[in-house]
Amino acid sequence: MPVIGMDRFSSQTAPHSDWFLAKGQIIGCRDRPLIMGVVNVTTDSFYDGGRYVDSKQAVSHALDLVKQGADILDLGAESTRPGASPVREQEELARLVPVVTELARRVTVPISVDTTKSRVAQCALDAGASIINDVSALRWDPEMASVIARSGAAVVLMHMQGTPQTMQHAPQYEDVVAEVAGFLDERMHAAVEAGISKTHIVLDPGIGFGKLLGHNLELLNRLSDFASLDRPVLIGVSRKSFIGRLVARPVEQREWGTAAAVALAVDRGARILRVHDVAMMADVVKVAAAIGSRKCSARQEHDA
Ligand code: HH2
Repeated sequence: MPVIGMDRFSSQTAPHSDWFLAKGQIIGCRDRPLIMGVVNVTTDSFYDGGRYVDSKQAVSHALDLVKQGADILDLGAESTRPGASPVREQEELARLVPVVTELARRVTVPISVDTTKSRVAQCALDAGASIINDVSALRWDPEMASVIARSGAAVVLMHMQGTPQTMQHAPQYEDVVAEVAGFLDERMHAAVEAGISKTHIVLDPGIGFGKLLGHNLELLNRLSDFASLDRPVLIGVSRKSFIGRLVARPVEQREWGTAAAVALAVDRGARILRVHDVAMMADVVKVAAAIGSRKCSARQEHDA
């Protein structure tokens, strides 16, 4: 079975949060957390909307991200920023399928597609994608789970309170970490019921999706609590507005704030980092992961 991201891999012994399967490929995230490079084939994404809406530009940007060190590409054709307008299925397909088809010929890294529509997922999987990143966690399209189950693709299940149209109106939680973890556990069970094996599931607390600043900070601070779910955790903090709130900077100037959030997310157990600035964040992840693993081996030396 093809393996990426791990040198000496044994799925028999590795903890279940260290790897997942996507169309028969083992994707390991133990030795170093993985970088998922974002390619928005959209007109209105909050950071890069309009830059890569042409399929040639999108392909060339994706190839560039792979050169910069992306371990996974995540292609999206519908913005999920607060208040974004929905994109019709035909338009989403027209934007995504040519890009997925071309990239599947030209890259060896897994291709993920950020969509909530089962027909878009099916066509993207047929064109060569192997991961579906569903920000609705299989709730908005009743066919989504069976499309993914049949294909053997991996799925990212993300938490969101509300919808992109309503999510930032008045998000409320008693205990944000417990509620988000409970939601992800419930969605994971629903996915398994629908025929998706647990080994194909990645979980994401959904930073910025129906959360106030304090909720995002609490989730990141207590990210290690999600280890009990026993699946790899994906985190998307890249240039998001909570960083803008903290550093009082526009979206173009949030890379340093992003770097801090990525480093701490790695330290608290994130295994996949979804980012726009691949070269920069690949360095951040390498250094944070090396310090983290040193911490473990120092502890082992002490215990021995
Ligand atoms: N964030 C965005 C989009 N998709 N998927 C997952 N799993 N996790 C995230 O945090 C996440 C996501 C928002 O970022 P971006 O794609 O750059 O913006 P937009 O939705 O405006 O296109």
